[in-house]
Amino acid sequence: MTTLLEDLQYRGIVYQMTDEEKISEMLENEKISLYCGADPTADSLHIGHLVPFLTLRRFQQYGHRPVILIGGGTGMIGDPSFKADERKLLTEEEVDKNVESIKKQMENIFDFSDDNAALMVNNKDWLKNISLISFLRDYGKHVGLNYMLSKDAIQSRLETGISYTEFTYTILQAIDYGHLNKEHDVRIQIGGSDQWGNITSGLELMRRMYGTTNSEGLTIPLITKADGKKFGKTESGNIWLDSKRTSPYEFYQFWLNQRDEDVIKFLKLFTFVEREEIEALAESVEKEPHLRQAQKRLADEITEFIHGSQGLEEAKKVTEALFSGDIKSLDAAQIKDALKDAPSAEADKEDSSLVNVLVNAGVSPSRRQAREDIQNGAIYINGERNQDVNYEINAEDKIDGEFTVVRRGKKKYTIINYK
Ligand code: 545
Repeated sequence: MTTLLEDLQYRGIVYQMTDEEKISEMLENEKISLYCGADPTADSLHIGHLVPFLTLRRFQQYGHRPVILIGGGTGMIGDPSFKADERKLLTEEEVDKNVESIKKQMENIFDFSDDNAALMVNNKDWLKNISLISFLRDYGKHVGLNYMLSKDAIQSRLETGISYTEFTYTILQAIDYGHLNKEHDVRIQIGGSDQWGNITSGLELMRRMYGTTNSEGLTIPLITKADGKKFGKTESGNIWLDSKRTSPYEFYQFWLNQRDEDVIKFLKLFTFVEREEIEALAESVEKEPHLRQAQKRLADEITEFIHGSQGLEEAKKVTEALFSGDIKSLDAAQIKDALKDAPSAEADKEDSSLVNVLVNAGVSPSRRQAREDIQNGAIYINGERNQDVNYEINAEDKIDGEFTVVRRGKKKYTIINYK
């Protein structure tokens, strides 16, 4: 049997460990509690935040207990780790609102009913009760200034500037680890590699304050892509977990479009597909890349995990309709979603002749060509071929009275809008 740590290492999930031997021993001989935190800086996670939380789930599958910390307190301050600029403070209302949204997303990711049920906590619950005097006497006294100044995560900020507020952040996260260790016997904190400084600050504080030596830290590497571009972004921005921000279709497409060079790495990091199958998919990428089996498996797995089987079905339905051209089977919202990146044009109110619409929208370069396109059967209105050169677009062609989808050839979609 593969051990958890072996599985994590196979998947490329482990970047740094405070003590590999101790961690390995702990994970094999005990059922432990471990935690990872998220500050409510936005009302949704995006895929750049996901791997540490998926990793917590992997621990849970091996019988350990995940503790998810929502930073309702630390979110009021702002983590400066590897951030180029001082953060804008959010209001308490904004933070509280974000806490609720992030909580809901975490509830979908974790199992809260098992024997080793996940636990969700909010650090505002204990941080808000620490008085200024207690903070300075009970905690601050154990933290050396040189130690804090030596952290990589804030080094660059010492040049560009950092407020006392953000400088203090790491002590709050350190207090959290100590609190969770005492209250819930949490023994490992995990996070992205940007969190190494905060995680080790916690261990240092616990050692000095309570003499704790049974706790460790583990970080996960930054996700990189073969082409050197930033992972997790498209032209339209971040890929969010919130379906109102990134539709299941767009989410699905993002994964489906990953390159052969990256897809196996992402299967390892983002899915629970087992090693044997991943190896088979790697072979498929080598031998029959045109089948895109690995990309399909990746997109299926993670879309279903985040958006459920209904979300996956929806994403596949839209993908299929767009591929076959049968957009009649979609509703207006699905069409808009599917053709978000397609070119669009405003309709000319005075002139609804199909030939002119094609020219005005830039679908065909000239009236002559437009006529030819229509006659050749290359033009489709809302998915249906139209070969009538005298055709006038009418009310029935306006989906929800708002737009018409024109297609030329197999794939070239244009949206005609009516305002
Ligand atoms: C606060 C108190 C703790 C422990 C941890 C924290 C949060 C931590 C932090 N983490 C990042 C984060 O991003 C915003 C997410 C939601 C909108 O800032 N100080 O909160 C990211 N984290 C996941 C990974 C990370 C990290 O949530 O650790 O590395 C991204 O992969 O940047 O007691």
